[in-house]
Amino acid sequence: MDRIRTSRTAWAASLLCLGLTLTACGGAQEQGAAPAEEAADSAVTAADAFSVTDPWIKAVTAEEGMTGVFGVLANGSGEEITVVSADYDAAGMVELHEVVSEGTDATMREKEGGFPIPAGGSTTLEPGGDHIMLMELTEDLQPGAEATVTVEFSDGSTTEFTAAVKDYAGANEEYEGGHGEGHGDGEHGSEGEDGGAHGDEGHGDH
Ligand SMILES: [Cu+2]
Repeated sequence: MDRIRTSRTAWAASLLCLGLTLTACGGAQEQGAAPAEEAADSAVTAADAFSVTDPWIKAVTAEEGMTGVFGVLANGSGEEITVVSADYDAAGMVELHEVVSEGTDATMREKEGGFPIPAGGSTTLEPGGDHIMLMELTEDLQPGAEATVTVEFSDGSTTEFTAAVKDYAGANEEYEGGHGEGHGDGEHGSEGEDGGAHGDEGHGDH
């Protein structure tokens, strides 16, 4: 009895596996924000397997016209996925670029075949390397703002992510969003001396 039950369970398990993709059977963990229940029923799309870490855009004005989107693109599936195009609402044109060095000159151009992301791995978009190029901008991208970028994969699936706009010349961790706050700190030391007088002066105005 025990033996029969065991083999029957194994048989049922293998049947179950047939209905799933190889990736799912291999136990690979999905890193993206895919709805987990759906993944078992239909084939996992590239968009489901995709995730991005620390996406950011170099701040520029609409007058400057073009800028790059950077970040670490990851693939949580067991098969290579490829970003073939991207889109941004306030850009007339968006391309996938690579930077090519010829002698001392570094020029950028459209990357043929897009950005492949290896199975279970990642590819990095960074200044001086691969990047999503936003061109013909119709709006400023100011430091502290956020922008939603859409990417499309070779299987036709799409997903979007929100990138933080940063002043690149100001280097990595520069957040200018809170400018103007906290400037009064230097005067704290004198508060104790005339604090009592201040309280009475201001009341009538409110
Ligand atoms: Cu470019």
